[in-house]
Amino acid sequence: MQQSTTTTITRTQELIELEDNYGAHNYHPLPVVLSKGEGVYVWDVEGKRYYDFLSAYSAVNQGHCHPKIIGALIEQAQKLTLTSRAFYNDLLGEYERYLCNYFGFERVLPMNTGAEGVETALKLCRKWGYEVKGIEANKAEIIVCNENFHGRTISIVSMSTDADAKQNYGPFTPGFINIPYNDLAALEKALESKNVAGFLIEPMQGEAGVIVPEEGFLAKAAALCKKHNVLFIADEIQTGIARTGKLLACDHEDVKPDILILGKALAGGVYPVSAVLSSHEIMLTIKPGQHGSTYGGNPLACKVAIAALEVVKDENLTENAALMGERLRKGLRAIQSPLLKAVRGKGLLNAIDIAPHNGKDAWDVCLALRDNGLLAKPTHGDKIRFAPPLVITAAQIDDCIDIIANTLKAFE
Ligand code: IF1
Repeated sequence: MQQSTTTTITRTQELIELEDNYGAHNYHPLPVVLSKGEGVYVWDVEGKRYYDFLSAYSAVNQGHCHPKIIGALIEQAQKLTLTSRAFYNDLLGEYERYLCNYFGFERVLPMNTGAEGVETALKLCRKWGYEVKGIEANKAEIIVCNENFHGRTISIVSMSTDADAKQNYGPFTPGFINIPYNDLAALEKALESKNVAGFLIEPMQGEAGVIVPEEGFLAKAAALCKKHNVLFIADEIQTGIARTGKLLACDHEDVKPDILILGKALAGGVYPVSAVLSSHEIMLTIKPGQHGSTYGGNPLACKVAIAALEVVKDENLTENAALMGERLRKGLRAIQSPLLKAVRGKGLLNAIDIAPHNGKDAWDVCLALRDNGLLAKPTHGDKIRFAPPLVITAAQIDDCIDIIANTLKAFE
């Protein structure tokens, strides 16, 4: 690259340009280039430190580069990483037992990404629908919610109501019934079809802007599913593993899903690990050769995931998420600003709504937060998600509330 002597191009600009020139343009990142992380902090290439209030969309619940998880990664990487499922490995069984006991399920099917976990759950649900419930061939239906986010595959975007997520990706996979989120009457009506095999739901909607359902909704929805012999499938890829102040978001209402999907924080942001958990009856409908993945259940993933789950218990991250979440929302609600329209969330999965002010919107607020040392990303235009790693301390939360308050104040 030619560089004139009068203009200095920063390392940040250089790296952003590189992605711009060689990468697909499927993202619009906040202009900050990160090169290091530790706990609740990340550092950019210029050496500036930030609080990470996104946690890689709740994958880094245990904090960046947690020494115990990284230690497990390094140790196992030097021993054995991948064998495929053509052979047994010495960690998969141990990991499966650990996961089943940890979450209270009978069986697990290991995958890698969240989208793969969701695809697996859809397949499992349909198979159960035909082979156990007795739905007529190719007639199975799965109820899903408007404004859902479950990933990016063709079948998953087929359930989406987000125009951007689906435009020109058709033809779409049939067999989904969309109902409004948090609407028991609509669910009850949709359950009348005898071809319904499952109801797939995020216990709190993430991408939609951290939408918390009405208290009692999940429990009533699960009871309705049971009544109609329909599987209640919880996508806890974002809400799961301590994020909302309970181990699972379904625990807020003592709901035990028939199928549970986990991802993201299952490996603390260190490695892509997802899992589908269920009962003997449901899981064993899938027979050898009927589903799988080259990397699913590999020894490196197993070792890292066990370490990541141990950290959640050892460091009481569930309790900390509940306490720090309360503290954060209380602090945010005390801020007097014409830009701050609403504060909501559970545990450390929170969002604020921004009212545009003097032509400035949520994007501008995020740029200013960045300048003040806190990274967050707008979603759906006027919403900003606040989801720091769960290892955050009270002093750090208070510091972040000050940053947010001062940033909003500067817009008045
Ligand atoms: C992107 C949002 C979060 C998820 C739930 C499945 C998946 C996700 C509930 C798929 C993934 C991510 C993916 C990320 C943006 C993001 C996101 F803004 F879109 F909503 F987290 F808040 N179920 N969520 O939230 O998991 O295949 O990605 O591992 O850029 O697409 P994946």
